[in-house]
Amino acid sequence: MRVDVVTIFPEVFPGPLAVGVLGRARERGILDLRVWDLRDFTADRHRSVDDIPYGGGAGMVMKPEPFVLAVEAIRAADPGAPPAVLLTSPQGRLLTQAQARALAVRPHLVVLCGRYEGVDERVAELLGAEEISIGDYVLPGGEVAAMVLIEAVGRLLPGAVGDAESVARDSFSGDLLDYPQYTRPAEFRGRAVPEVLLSGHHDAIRRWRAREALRRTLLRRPEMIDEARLDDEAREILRQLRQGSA
Ligand code: 9D3
Repeated sequence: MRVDVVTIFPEVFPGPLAVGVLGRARERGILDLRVWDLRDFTADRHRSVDDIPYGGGAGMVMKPEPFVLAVEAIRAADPGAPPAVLLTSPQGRLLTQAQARALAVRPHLVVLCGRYEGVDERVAELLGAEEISIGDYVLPGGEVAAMVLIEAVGRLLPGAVGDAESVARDSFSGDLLDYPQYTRPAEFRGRAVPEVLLSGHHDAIRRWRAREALRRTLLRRPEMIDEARLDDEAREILRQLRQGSA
């Protein structure tokens, strides 16, 4: 997959995309990341990327011309199929695992990073860009959102994650929160690992993990329970948890 990022802060890339799974994917040529400085697509003496909002109001708005020229240059350099153009924005569709999976099958993404109060509306219109948000909180700009998106999508590329099992597990993830994990030592600062995990009783361990995953999902993310695909055993555990009997 090729990913082009357009930003006024090119120096913050690759940042976390240089290490771990994403760093290896780039070394192996699975992910070809290219970063463009938006100011290189300005024509005025001050290399302006923002201007005051029509209609008035606080703050500055990003000008349309540099983004459109940047995407035209990126498209011209790639004779393949037209890229999916994404624009980071608090007004965007929420990035989810399903959205990451859909993007992971595209051969070429262009990610435009917004800053200031936002980007002139005509950029999304003219480029057919899809606006993407990473959550309902205020960030100062879209660069970290772009990195989050690239990390979520990049680890799904074939060959990016060495261990095939963790990729297979992905297709089951998202329904419930994970159960608690422990490693050695068996006791640390007076806190013991739950006895059942040391017992070697694989079916008891499986049931304990199912119960704990349901318990914390019910407590922390109750809205996820309504959407979760649960088997008969999970529904029975849930009934017990709701009765307060476990
Ligand atoms: C919706 C908030 N706006 C109300 C006037 C102001 C505003 C806040 C933050 C305008 C722009 C920004 C910059 N944020 C991003 O560019 C951004 C973002 C975010 O703030 N939260 C979650 N995801 C994203 S993706 C890009």
